[in-house]
Amino acid sequence: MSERFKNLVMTRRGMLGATASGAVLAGTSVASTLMSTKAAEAAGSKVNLAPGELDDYYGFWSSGQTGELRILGFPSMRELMRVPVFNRCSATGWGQTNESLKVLREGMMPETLEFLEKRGMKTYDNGDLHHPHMSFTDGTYDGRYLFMNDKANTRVARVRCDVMKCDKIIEIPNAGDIHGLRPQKYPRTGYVFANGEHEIPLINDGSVLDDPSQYVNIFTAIDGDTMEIAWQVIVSGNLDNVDADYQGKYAFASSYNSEMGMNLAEMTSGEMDHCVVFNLKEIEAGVAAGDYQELNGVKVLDGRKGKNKKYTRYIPIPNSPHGVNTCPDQKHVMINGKLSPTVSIIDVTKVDALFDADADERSCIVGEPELGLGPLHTAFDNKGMAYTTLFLDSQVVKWDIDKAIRAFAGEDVDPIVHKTDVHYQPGHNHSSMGETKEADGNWLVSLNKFSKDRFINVGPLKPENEQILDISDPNMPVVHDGPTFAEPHDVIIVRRDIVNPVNIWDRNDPMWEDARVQAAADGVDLDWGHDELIRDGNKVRVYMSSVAPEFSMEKFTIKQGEEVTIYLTNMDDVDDVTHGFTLSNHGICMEVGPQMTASVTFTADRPGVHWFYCQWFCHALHMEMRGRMLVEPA
Ligand code: RUQ
Ligand code: CUA
Repeated sequence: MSERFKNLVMTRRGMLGATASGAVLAGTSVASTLMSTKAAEAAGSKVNLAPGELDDYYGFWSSGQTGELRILGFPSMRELMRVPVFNRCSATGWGQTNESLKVLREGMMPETLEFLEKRGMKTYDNGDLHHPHMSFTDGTYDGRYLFMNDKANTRVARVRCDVMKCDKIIEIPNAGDIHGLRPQKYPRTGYVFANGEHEIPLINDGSVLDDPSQYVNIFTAIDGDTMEIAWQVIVSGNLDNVDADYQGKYAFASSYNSEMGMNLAEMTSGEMDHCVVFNLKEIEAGVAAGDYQELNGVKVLDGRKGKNKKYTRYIPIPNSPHGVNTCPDQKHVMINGKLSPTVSIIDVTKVDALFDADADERSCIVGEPELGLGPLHTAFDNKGMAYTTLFLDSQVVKWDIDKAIRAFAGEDVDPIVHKTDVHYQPGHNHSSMGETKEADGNWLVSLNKFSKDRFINVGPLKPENEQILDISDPNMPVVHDGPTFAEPHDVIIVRRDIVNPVNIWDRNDPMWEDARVQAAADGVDLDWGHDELIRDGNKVRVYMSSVAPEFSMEKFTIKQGEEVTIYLTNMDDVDDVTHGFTLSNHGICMEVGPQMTASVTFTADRPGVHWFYCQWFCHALHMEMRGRMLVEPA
């Protein structure tokens, strides 16, 4: 690095440090502020990886209304991959290939498919992906799957971590719009818990409309291995976020509208809302005993307030709680107050007693520190500290869990350790490995809803700002600004040794099972180079293989009006040699990774010459990787 450039870098870092320290000045001494500037520079260099250096963590980012999952290297925040899930993808053909349409359609309810087909759609085009979470074994991530919700269209999806592709999407019947989602931590996942956020009539067929007294909310447990729904529980009040314990006994869900109000005034009228505790063993026993009704093929139990005190209990929590976060100490669950400046600490060892006949439901609350305005979500380190986002204050507050519990018991101690300004209005935050028992206390990321003036202006629609705080430093300085597009809500930060994706597809992968079966029926061996065109009535199946930089067919001929399926197999088994198939002026495109088969079906209704080409730069002769589809007029 030249001296001049080095100076420039130092100046820039110095300025950033000075800005951060100005913000901290109000709360701490000048001495610690100066330390913080130095520390910020040191930490800043930890997040600024040199070319060729690899990150220590995977960040799995949601993308909100964009509908995809994103993979970022962490802490560098370099975006590594976008995994289409609920959205359509122009690059990979997700939502268009037969393989992706199978994933998008096979878990939908028949009436939803019928509804979509009437609108000329094969699948929803949008999704609202808030919460990506990895499968657990024994209280920590196991690298098998990622699970995520779609708030927009009431779905839950799974992404395989070996190939980083979505392999299952299911619609959740009976529930209204899935929001909170977390996997069971112990003994393994196991269940994936999914919260219905918006209350609707139990049978939502139009027979009940504007009569909210008949609306319910639904809590769903999905079997993470099969992606089938294990059971559902009807609850009182709506459901917001959820987390599980480390004992495999309970799940905890917050409710911001225990009033079941239909407008803002009604929804926020009560002083107290609640956290619903789900007793997994009792619910399983209820299912075994047949204590359920079957609705849309799902076993639905009644856990409404006062109905059955074995399945659920309702812990009163101050006004409109939001985030639910289980602490790596494996003992405490934090319910974040949102409209209340508090976080309520539940001691899970006191939860068994709640299910005794006349227990006081607040008896499991062992702390309720007042932290600041708008606490939304809490993350953890490995030293007994909690980090809560304060939406209204635009701060992250670090607090001592033990001191908060002692203060609640009457001792004169202040649990608040430090506050750092973030820019601006944080929602979720997440610490490295912080939702597992292996929290490491290295990093915190704060997902800020507004970036305002932090970046050069791109017009009225601005990026969010996801800042990294170095929590190994007592002053937890902000060391990185990370702009992102709409609208990551949540993220998990996973140690890189846990995630081990493959480089090349297995030829036997279940993803293209249908293509394998059809090819076998047509006498085509997909595992060797092939070029076959099979006519079957009005249907034509074109089997092509590719080795860089050639397709096995330079042309094929179709009659106008025939239904064509292109099966393309990438025979290259070289790392990073992905091909593609784009058919011009047909709106058709698909990705074909090394050793992968993909297919797409369309009606050839445009007579003439149409070029197809490989859209993934694969070879010096990539431009030459093309061919013609000749369509004879009818
Ligand atoms: S919730 S910003 Cu969608 Cu995760 Cu709290
Ligand atoms: Cu194959 Cu470009």
